[in-house]
Parts: sequence; C-alpha cells; structure tokens
Amino acid sequence: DFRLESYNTYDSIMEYLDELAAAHPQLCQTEVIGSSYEGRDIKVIKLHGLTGKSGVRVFIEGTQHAREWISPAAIIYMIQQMVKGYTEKDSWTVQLLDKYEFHFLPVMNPDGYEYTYSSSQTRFWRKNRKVIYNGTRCIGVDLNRNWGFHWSGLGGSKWLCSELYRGKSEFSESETRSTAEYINRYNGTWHSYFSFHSYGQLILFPWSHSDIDSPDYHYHASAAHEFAEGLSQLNNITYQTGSVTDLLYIASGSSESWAYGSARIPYAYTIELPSTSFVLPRERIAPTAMELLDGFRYYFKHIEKSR
Ligand code: 0X9
Ligand code: ZN
Repeated sequence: DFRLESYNTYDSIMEYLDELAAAHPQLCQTEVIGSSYEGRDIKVIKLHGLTGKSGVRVFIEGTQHAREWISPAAIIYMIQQMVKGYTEKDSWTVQLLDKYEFHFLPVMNPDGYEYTYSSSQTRFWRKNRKVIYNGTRCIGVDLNRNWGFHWSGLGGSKWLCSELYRGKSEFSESETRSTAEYINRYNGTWHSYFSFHSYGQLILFPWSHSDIDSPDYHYHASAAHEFAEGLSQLNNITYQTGSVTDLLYIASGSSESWAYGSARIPYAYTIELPSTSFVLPRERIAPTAMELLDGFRYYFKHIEKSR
C-alpha cells in the first residue's frame, strides 16, 4: 500500500526501503541502527555509486518531529529519484553518487510518527512517546532538544509537559543516541548533515544555542544561498537562509548544532520545508522533492568550487 506521492505509514515506509535495497543491492543497503522506545526499528538507507570508494559522506535525517509529514515523504521521494537517476545513467546523479555516499534516516521518531496516524486527535503530536514515569499524563521528549551539545541551554525545557521537553539528560533517548552513535562510527568522514523539518521554507545553520556567529558562518551562509537558488529554479519557491537564531529562535540541544559543534561535520543544516502549516497536500510531495534535488545540485556544485 506504499505510494510515493502520498503520505505513508511507518511500516510501509520501512518495507519500501527494504524492497528498494533488495532491487538494487549494489547501489543501496538498509541497516537497522537502533530501536525506538516502543521497540520499532530505526533504519538507515545508504546510497552510493558502483565505484564504491567515494569515502565522503552526507547524512540526511527526517521526522524528529512526528507531525512534520512532508519530512519523510520528501526524503523518500528523493531517494527514489536518486536510485532511478543512477540506474538510468542520468549524468548528474551518477557524478554525485560516485563522489558522495548518502546516508538517509527518513524516520528518526517512529513511535511519534505512528501515533500521528492513530487518530485525528493525535495528528499534531511532536515528541517521541517515552513514558517518563508511570502515572504522568505528560509523555514524550522533544528529540530536537535532546542532543548533547549545549543540551541544557536556552530554548529547551526541563518540564516534562512541555512540547520542548529536553529529556532527563543529553542523549537520554534511544532515538537520538542511536543516531549519534551511527554518526560517530564514521567520525571525520562526513561532509554535510541535513535535518528535515517543517514548516516555513528556511535553510538554517549553526548556532542554534546562541546568537553569536559560528566560526564558519560565511561558508555556511554562502552554501545555503546556493541551495536556495537551486530550490527556486523549478517553481520560483523562496527559502530564506540564515543562522537558526537569525531567523527563528534559540533551540539548544538540536541535531544540526551537535553535528557541527560536537561531531565536527563541516556543513550542517536544518531545513524547514514548505508551507504555512504542518499539513501539506500530497500533490506537493513530488514538487517539494524535485525542488530539493535542484537545491542539492546547486549546493554540491558550489561546494566543489570552494573546496
Ligand atoms: O524547533 C525546532 O526544533 C525546529 N522547528 S520546528 O518547527 N520544525 O520544530 C527548528 C530548529 C531550528 N534548528 C535548530 N535549532 N537546530
Ligand atoms: Zn521540526
């Protein structure tokens, strides 16, 4: 029952990824990198060219926030397009995958995502589904406040009823911990990190815990600018670029600042996908993903020039 141009359940997404990997074993592989609080698989799919020796890695994760359905949908659509492009020998895709190894984690928060499918009252759930202690009505940790970089700073909450609850300690959640361990396994080989969210059409870069500029602010800004230029090609859509604190609000304990500040990945971004709410008609999935691929085309071209 999986449909690329529709929103899909967690189970059908996982099944689709495994089928894709089974159909193209040289090109992509899936790996279960951990399990969620309720015991669901956290799955990564890796894509690379057949030369298989690029060694330069890109990590793309989605669905830290359960209700942001366009995040996994756009990621999966991109994966499918990249596999198709490579097998059909599209020259840009071949070049890209021969040069970079892409690791996609489309659903980092499977429990929360499942919960948003369970009833119309739970469609707008954000956090994971951790029961902090028995008997409380307040459930869940905001995964994007749980990362181990300035974890207890501003922008997260110590109140477990808050939508921004940061958890008991940094990496208290198996979802963030498994992901960080996976990243650390390839320490020093990542080139870029992308965290997909919605909504607002923003390309955000560090810092998120403070309004000071990061040492690489200008590199991040100019690559983001190119990304936005690429994104606008197809349908004239505009994405704003800036540091997290330029454009949004302080958010300590987020993945992109951990990726840059702790894992020392040179380029790390949070992308807020379209529109003006968490609900986006399914007709927008394909265009959103195609725009992103143009964004990546410009982004990587720019990176090549400036390296
Ligand atoms: O608050 C968040 O975690 C993100 N916005 S969302 O509406 N998708 O929840 C923004 C995070 C900004 N990026 C970082 N602070 N890293
Ligand atoms: Zn989000």
